[in-house]
Amino acid sequence: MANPLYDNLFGRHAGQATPFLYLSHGKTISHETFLRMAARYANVFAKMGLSIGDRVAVQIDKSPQALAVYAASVQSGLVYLPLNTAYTPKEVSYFVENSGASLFICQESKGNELHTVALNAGAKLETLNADDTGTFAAQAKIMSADYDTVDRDAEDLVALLYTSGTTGRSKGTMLSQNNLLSNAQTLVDIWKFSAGDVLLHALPIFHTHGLFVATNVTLLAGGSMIFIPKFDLDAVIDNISSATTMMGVPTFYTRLLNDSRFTKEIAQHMRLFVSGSAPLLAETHLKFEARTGHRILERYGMTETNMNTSNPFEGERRAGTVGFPLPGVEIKITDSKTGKKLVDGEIGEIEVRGPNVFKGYWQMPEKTAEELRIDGFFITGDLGRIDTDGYLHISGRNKDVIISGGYNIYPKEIELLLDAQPGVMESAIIGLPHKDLGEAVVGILVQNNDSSPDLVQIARNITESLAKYKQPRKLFVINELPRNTMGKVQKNRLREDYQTVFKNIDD
Ligand code: MLC
Ligand code: AMP
Repeated sequence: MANPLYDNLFGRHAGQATPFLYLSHGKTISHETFLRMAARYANVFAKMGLSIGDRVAVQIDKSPQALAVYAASVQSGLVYLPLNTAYTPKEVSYFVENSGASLFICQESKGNELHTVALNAGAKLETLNADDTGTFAAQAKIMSADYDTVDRDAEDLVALLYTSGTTGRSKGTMLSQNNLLSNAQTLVDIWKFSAGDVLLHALPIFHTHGLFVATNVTLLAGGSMIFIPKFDLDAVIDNISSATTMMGVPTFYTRLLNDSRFTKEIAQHMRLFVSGSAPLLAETHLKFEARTGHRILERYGMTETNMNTSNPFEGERRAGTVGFPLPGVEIKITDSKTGKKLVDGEIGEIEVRGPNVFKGYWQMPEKTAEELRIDGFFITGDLGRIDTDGYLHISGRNKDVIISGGYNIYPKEIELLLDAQPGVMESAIIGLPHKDLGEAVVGILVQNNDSSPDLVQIARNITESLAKYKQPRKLFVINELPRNTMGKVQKNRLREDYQTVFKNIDD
């Protein structure tokens, strides 16, 4: 028996002093040091009595420690559940409770406010900081750096990543060993990753993009990462000439283009820039090429499916498209109402099938059945068409979601909160074009007959319940929401009416 994901990503580097993470101030963590840290963490899990399949929820800053918790979970057969560090305790409590996590690891600075969250969910709370302090780190220090990797099957669960739903309730996406491993193997192959690659890593590591695409691919190829705590323009520009590859959301590339220090010379050593998680404007693609000589490689993925399509490494990287299905992945375009396959060129629902497609939503069999067909095709909620050369174009979404700076924001969750505010009869949340973030959140409110809403107070009231990135940047009050004959709010009309609200990059 074996543990395919652990063996391929981590175990293969055992005893190797090769560099894995380049940190600030010239500090480097080798593969060996990293694996020893992970094994100590795995021994802490064992000492706590965690057993195969238990969930470990983690809300800590981006750090080698955070990655080592991921590695230790895989090595111990636990299910890793990373959480956005921007989530408020209210948001976090849902994930910890819904997943039935046995252990919740947070930053020491948030220990007090998250104590009740863990208590209510029946999870044990430990703390772990980026400087390797905290209650979890303290226990790890006295543990052995040897650990017998737990045997696992390719179909066993390794991660639970929550994605919000159109009804406002988040769903836990169950990802198996093979979902992650097969996708990483494909990407290493088609993007030609090797041990010589140095990936400039500025993404968060609580989402598919930064955790699985960037990190798994680098680990599998035996490469290294310049590991920056977050996308900081100065740090990216300082480090880019030492890297060979970078992965980012479109905002990374527009921010780089807006900085005159980002020149052809400093990007000369790079062999690949990858973009995803949100649409990359054709204009950005072209400007980037004009500035650097590099054509950004755009790919398309989702939490539920990892990566689905990619523009070619060799061959034409076509601006405004997300390329071709990955080897082993099938894409079909269907009629949203009938589910019937459409002919190439027609716009319809994008459906995906392959080893990358998740196992279902955690304890939500009805939701799973709605989106994952019995024949294995997953209904993505994205709309697209396949052109005559086989490139997939994403032309819109069949789901009410806003993508801001690569983060998905579900209007329903915010509308439910706004509707409950004093003076508000109903509300509509829309995403409007934003030069930096792609889309930014705006709330349209209809006031109650007898009282008017206090917008400042409302903005204050929702801060406790919503991560900053989900909070509307602007609120407007109107007399009534436009509706169609079926009574459905016409958000497209609202988007038209307010389309120029964000004029500047820093609005
Ligand atoms: C931060 N803020 C955001 C935001 N990120 N608001 C809206 N949308 C966002 N994405 C808030 C901050 O709280 C701050 O509030 C203010 O906006 C400005 O902050 P900033 O310093 O300019 O933002 P920054 O920290 O630089 O973050 C922007 C960003 C970041 C784009 C670098 O959001 C980011 O790293 N995004 C990547 C998301 C990602 O990895 N997605 C992958 C999902 S996986 P204030 O008021 O406090 O100043 C997936 C599948 C796939 O989609 O295909 O990959
Ligand atoms: P998430 O739920 O965070 O995994 O986000 C997945 C969604 O991001 C997809 O369903 C798409 O709507 C969007 N997405 C990912 N990559 C791209 C891309 N290259 N172009 C357009 N949209 C994308």
